[in-house]
Amino acid sequence: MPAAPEPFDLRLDGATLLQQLQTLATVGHDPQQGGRTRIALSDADKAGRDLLVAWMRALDLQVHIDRIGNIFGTLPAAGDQEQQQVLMIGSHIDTVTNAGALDGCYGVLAGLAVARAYRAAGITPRRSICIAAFTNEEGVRYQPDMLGSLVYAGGFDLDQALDLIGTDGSRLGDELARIGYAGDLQPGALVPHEYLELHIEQGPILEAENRQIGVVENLQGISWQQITVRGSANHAGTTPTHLRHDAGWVAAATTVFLRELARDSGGSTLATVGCLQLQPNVINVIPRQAVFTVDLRDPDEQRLRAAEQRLARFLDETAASEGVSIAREPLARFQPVVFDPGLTRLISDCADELGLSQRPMTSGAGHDAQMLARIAPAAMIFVPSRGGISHNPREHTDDQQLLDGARVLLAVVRRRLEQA
Ligand code: HGY
Ligand code: MN
Ligand code: MN
Repeated sequence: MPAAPEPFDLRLDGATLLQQLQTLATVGHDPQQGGRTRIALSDADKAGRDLLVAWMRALDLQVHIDRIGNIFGTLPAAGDQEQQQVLMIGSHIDTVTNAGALDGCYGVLAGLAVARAYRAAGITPRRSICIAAFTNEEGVRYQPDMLGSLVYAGGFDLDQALDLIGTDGSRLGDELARIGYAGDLQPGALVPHEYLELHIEQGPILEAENRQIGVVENLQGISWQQITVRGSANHAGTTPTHLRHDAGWVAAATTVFLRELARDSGGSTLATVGCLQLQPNVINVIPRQAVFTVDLRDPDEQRLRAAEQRLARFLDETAASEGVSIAREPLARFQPVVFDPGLTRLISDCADELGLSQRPMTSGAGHDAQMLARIAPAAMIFVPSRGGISHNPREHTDDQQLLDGARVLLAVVRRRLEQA
């Protein structure tokens, strides 16, 4: 029976956590549009990465970069044997366009706050604590999203990932080298003993129910595809409707169909057409081409598959009736994930002990945790998002709520490291 751990005091340095969130939020800030944009492997992403690495070094963490650009800062355990059972805390610091300040960054910087608490207490943890920032979680320029953690978990071939061509025509591996983050560590070389991710909810539930902590038990499945419709350009004023092969109309009809599909599901399936380009994109020309994306999500794999099949049938029927050709390119496909019940119970216990209200949740957004769950016990902690808003400069969580979440993370880490 290991000796009872010495009681020691671990204090969260909330001021530094909040300060670092605000400082990182200035990187890539756009005064016109508001928000900040740090698209993966851009110069702004590099600036954010450089800042994070500097903060890791300031905590005297061992910094490693792997070959897909994932960043790891490790607070080593005492003794060698425990170094292998690494407790990992992670998320991402790349953003969507005109993003809020907290998505991803909160989880990475709260991880630094945990390491800072151990450093400040002069305590060497019984097992190493590793803080990870994964590459290209958002998937804006390179698909699929959650790419860095997916490669790390062995779900996507490294060389294939490095050869990915972005929406701007750039090669991922070239951009990684250009910003100086093509590391030498083999992705997945360090397998975590468990993985924790603290994240804003990015949805309306915690605020609506006035709960402080979300104990994330599962995460919905995600299906991304790009659809290219090829019709015929023609004169908007002389071409009768029944003679048209209108790619723009097909894109619009598909968008309407997807809203009805989501509504028919009773709210479990979500469907989004986020990107749409028409060619030639001229007011008096019937579009000859439409390229658009479809993002389908559902917590249940069967329902998600059924939604994909219904969409495929609709597109086949519409191609025949409108006399157009339709090509579908899969961009990402992740099954729903259930997180580790032992970890979720511990999160719930710690929230209770801290006197924080809580509720079990499903994550609507994708997260790196869903990839880490392939190789280690994983779980997530949510804090409320004001108005449920995210992927938007208006993304906001109160300082106290941010600190409550970080205190739960610190308590869970401490309890986990005290367990055998
Ligand atoms: O798409 C997502 O859910 C995540 O933000 N990448
Ligand atoms: Mn995120
Ligand atoms: Mn996001």
